Amino acid sequence: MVGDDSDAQAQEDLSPGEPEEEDQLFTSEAALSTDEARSITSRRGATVVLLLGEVGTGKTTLLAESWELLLNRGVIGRCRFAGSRTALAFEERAYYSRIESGLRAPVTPRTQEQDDGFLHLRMRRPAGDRKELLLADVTGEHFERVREGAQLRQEFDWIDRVDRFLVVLDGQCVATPGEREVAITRTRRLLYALQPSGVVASSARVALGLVKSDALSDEDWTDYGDVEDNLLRDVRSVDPEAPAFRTAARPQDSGPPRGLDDVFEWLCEDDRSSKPPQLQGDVLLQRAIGRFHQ
Ligand SMILES: Nc1nc2c(ncn2[C@@H]2O[C@H](COP(=O)(O)OP(=O)(O)OP(=O)(O)O)[C@@H](O)[C@H]2O)c(=O)[nH]1
Ligand SMILES: [Mg+2]
Repeated sequence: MVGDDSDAQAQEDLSPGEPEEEDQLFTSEAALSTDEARSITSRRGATVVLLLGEVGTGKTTLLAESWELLLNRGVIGRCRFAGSRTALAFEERAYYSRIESGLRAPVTPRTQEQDDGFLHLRMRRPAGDRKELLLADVTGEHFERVREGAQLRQEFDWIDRVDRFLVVLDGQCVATPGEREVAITRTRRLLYALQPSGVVASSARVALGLVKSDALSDEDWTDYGDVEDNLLRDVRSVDPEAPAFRTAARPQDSGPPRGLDDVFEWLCEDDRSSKPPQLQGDVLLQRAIGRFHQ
């Protein structure tokens, strides 16, 4: 959870379990810039989410299909939809996958760097309290540069504020001979990029996500168990409680999205409980104050 210390009162006002007045949040804004996202987090605190995966791995589709599910069902897993400040930005991303778009196959427009931004969801947890999610939708080009040696901090000056890191592995590649090892290596490189101390806050959570899991054959699934175990070892060196997800946000058989319930449960969970400090006192203090101030 991130937010200004000055907003501690606003946080306390959101006591879990108490029914809250529902805000009208459909403001049809475009994706939020970092400054706009910061203003949401400073008012209420919000959980900042980053999906890490190279170009075409399916990051935006996962967000767009979650939006569709929330509009159609009002719920994903046990988390209820309670509004969004970025309805238009979600709509733009979901539009191309709708039948009305007149396209033969659903497509997600490639995210361009100038379109990088945050998508906002207000969720209501089973206990009745709210969870504000700020989901970064960024082009996979950032992660190509990270593979080539750039630091995550160079690509995202807000990386310290991320509360959920979902590192994705492209199932379509896992199922394609000749692409599988490359995809696994790329995912591993992203995990290594998370390892330098300070990128992942001690309260943040990390997870591994196999996406496009509909592409895997029975034989691929048999092999995938070991792949997942090995990658999870790396993920858990950063977050010992890290889970592994398997999703198909847009299965090729046009069936409903699969695996998003677990992802949303994880996104809406509390942060990791504070652990014994891994950094020395003044560095920790600076970060506690510096989160979302810059
Ligand atoms: N089979 C299958 N294809 C998928 C799934 N999710 C996404 N895709 C396809 O994967 C392609 C790339 O998806 P995007 O969501 O644009 O990928 P991205 O990671 O946002 O890519 P950049 O924005 O360019 O970094 C699209 O053509 C999608 O239709 C899935 O669950 N199953
Ligand atoms: Mg994208």
